[in-house]
Amino acid sequence: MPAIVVLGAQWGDEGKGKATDLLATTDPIDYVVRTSGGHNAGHTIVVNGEKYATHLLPSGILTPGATSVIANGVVVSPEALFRELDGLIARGVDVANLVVSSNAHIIASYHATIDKVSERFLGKNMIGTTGRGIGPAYADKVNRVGIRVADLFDADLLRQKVEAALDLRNHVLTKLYNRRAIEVDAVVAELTSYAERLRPMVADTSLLLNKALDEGKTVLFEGAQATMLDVDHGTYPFVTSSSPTAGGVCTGAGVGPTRIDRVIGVIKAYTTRVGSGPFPTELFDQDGIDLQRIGGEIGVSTGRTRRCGWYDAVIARYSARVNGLTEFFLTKLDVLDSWERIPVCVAYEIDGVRHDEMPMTQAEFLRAKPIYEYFDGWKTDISGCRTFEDLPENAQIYVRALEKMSGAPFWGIGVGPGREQTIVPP
Ligand code: 2SA
Ligand code: GDP
Ligand code: MG
Repeated sequence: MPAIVVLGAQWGDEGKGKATDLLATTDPIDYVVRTSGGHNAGHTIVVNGEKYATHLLPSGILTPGATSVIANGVVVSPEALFRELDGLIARGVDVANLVVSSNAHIIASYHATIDKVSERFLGKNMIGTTGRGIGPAYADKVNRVGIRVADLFDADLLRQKVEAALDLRNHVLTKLYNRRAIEVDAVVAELTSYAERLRPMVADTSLLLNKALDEGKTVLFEGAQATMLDVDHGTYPFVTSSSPTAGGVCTGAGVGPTRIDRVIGVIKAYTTRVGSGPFPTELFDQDGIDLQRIGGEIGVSTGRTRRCGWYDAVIARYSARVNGLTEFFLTKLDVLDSWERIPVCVAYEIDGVRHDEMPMTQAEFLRAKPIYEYFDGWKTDISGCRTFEDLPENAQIYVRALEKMSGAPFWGIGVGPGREQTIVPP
């Protein structure tokens, strides 16, 4: 299977890092590619009991022999990139096989400043961004005043581009937010200081990946954020500023949809969300507190506590649909080990009407009340299970029921954070 997409089916933090790592260690993977987002992502991978967190880097950086690619759809903070690389180098990880697209857009420090200032400006309507400058960098890109990686190597062009980018930004900063203007010289100096270290990593990654696929190499596209955070398909405006869905993978890598063989949606056995926005199955009681504690639901990048709720099959079906999922990877089933009874949202009630599919508008979604079906818990530690038959009967019933209502077959099941704590077909 040469081209595999792994993406988040809920609001992120489903365990995409673990799923990618698992695929990369069970089958030889030649390339692991990030196609959207930036260092707002946080993937945790546990290898031989050692915990690693990747942010901007694809988690394939931990797979010996694989080439890691940051493709054109990603927004790159060189400062964050170098920090992350240095952290891994200090732990003895070989990071030589990293390629960065010449067309990827740059996050400069002023993008993070604007991200934070505009969140403050929104007050109680804030998005709850990671404050990393992701939105402002994508806004510059779409506004056609973005700075691309290739621009760092042409001093005249770089200055012209920075001037154009800051023209509008400074107008907003000084007139609307009552802040000091950002200086062109300072931004040019900052960006120029990254050029030398970045240069050897830069390539035409679309050409590289298409050639690799022509040669029958295996390419794994690793998602960041998730379907419900997609700027088109997510809970707009409470979304990130890129397209973490399957379509975004093609645009973000310069690879056509006809080349993709598998699209795996990673989904937790319950649901979490970081930041603001609607979340129909969110729990505000002891169950929510317990899911948060047992699941260790704390953001990898910003340390924020994740909001927790039950599994939402409407979201699963929606994800299967908008991504054309060929399969799901169900994670964190073990987190539910201690529950007596487990609710699953099978549909919504909106203004007295049952909705089996995602409602058409966000206004309706905001009013969606979950309709639950209840399953008996298994009250057993399943972290040592390695085959489906090892699972207690009630866990098998729960998983089969989820699979039936989620719109795509389950390829694997996670029963713990470790690489080996997984049930996959033989
Ligand atoms: P942004 O910063 O513009 O992308 O924020 C916009 C929304 O997207 C959400 N978002 C995330 N949600 C979950 N996990 C994310 N990454 C980190 C992780 C989270 C962390 O994987 O652990 O460490 O806090 C992530 N990145 C963006 C964000 O909460 C906003 O709702
Ligand atoms: P990502 O952003 O989708 O890669 O996910 P994160 O790394 O932000 O969050 C997922 C967390 O769940 C990490 O701490 C993983 O180590 C952990 N994890 C992944 N799969 C499992 C699982 O099956 N069981 C348990 N208990 N933890 C898991
Ligand atoms: Mg994460």
